[in-house]
Amino acid sequence: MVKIFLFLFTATLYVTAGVGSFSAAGVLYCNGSRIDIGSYAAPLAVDWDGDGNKDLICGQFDGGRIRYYPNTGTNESPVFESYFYLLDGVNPVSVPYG
Ligand SMILES: [Ca+2]
Repeated sequence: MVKIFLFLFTATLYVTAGVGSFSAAGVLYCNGSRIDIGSYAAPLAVDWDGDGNKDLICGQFDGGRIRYYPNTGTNESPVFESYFYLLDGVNPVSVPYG
């Protein structure tokens, strides 16, 4: 099981060195279960749907598919209720893997 953790950026300590301060790790859940992408997960927090809250986009090893978890909560307390595979219109988007 590979878990996805969230560390909120809380403050910049040394701007020139690019060092920041982060919150304690928070485990991310989707519909009550820990988010498990499997091996070689590649998570990215980005506002995918433009509602102002960062969503979770995560590449997975299995088939090179990309999951999209819409955030129905806030940036400080994200809530993920479901996920979808990104599509190229019809088929799941797949990137090289393995
Ligand atoms: Ca969003």
